[in-house]
Amino acid sequence: MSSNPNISLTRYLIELQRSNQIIPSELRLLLEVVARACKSISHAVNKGALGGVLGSAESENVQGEIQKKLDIIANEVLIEANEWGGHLAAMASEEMDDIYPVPNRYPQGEYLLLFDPLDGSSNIDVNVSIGTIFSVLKKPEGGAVVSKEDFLQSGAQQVAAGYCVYGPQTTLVLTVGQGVVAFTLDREQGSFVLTQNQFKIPEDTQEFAINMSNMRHWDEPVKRYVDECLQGVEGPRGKNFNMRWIASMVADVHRILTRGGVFMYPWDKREPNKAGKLRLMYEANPMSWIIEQAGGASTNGRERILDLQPSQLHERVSVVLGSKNEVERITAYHRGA
Ligand code: P6P
Repeated sequence: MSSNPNISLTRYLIELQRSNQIIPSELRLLLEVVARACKSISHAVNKGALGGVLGSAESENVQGEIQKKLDIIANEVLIEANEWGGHLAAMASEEMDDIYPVPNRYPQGEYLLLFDPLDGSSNIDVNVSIGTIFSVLKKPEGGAVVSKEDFLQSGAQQVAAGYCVYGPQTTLVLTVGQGVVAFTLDREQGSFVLTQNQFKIPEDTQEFAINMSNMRHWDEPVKRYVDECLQGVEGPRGKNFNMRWIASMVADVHRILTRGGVFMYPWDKREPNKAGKLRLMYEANPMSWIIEQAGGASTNGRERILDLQPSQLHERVSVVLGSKNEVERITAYHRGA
């Protein structure tokens, strides 16, 4: 872990822009605004009961899930931070049914921002890590008025993706297609400082993450994979496995990015008409790009997630991501190998 207190997020993005024109200034500004919003969300999360932000908001989101007060606070922070800057055409959020076009009183930009403002919110009230996940797309050319269809692009079209995990540290993880970098919030300076400038996920692992309580509902390929892991060194894998499940995708993915592992939230028989629990556009796509940029892999059990063509803004997807060789094995089992 390389920490360089002299490299702030701002300096990193300016030097990246200067070095290879990878990120236009509008995208750099967008990423800085998102980072500032994450700083505000982190502040609210850290206050917890002292800020009166815990507990339910007594409302439901588009997914039919009960919203926590912090879900709504985080969503409002991201909307208010990003709507006036002139770099966005519209936003989409797990917490909002329809897209949020930038109000006419502000200049329109060329980017689309999608986010899960506070992922893992079932963990908020029990003080377990949660996070913000975001994805940036370019608004398609033409078309005077931005529409929901403009968002329906495959994950391979993302121009930036990241998450901020609100845990023992507040850490912003980012990719713009040049590998993956991490910045830790220095609360004394009030700025994100570069603390990891390259991640490489080990291709093999002995650690898997899945909600085991759903075992009886899994499809056979998932049952086979997990059963082989549980057989340990005496079984076909010839090694013992450990299991983790934080029930906060941001935290599970950050662990895998840091030390390897495989994360699964597969389709199961509880709701057979749903492809999975996690959302494609603002959870699976950004996390999949980050994992691939760090040398890992991410499929829906059969196909590369970043290649999937979305048909709905809030569509769900089955997710298998992490150490490359494990993802390939699980995918091969699904394909009937
Ligand atoms: P379960 C959080 O609600 C979330 O969307 C992901 O962050 C997490 O991986 C998953 O759901 C946990 O789901 O069914 O284990 O509570």
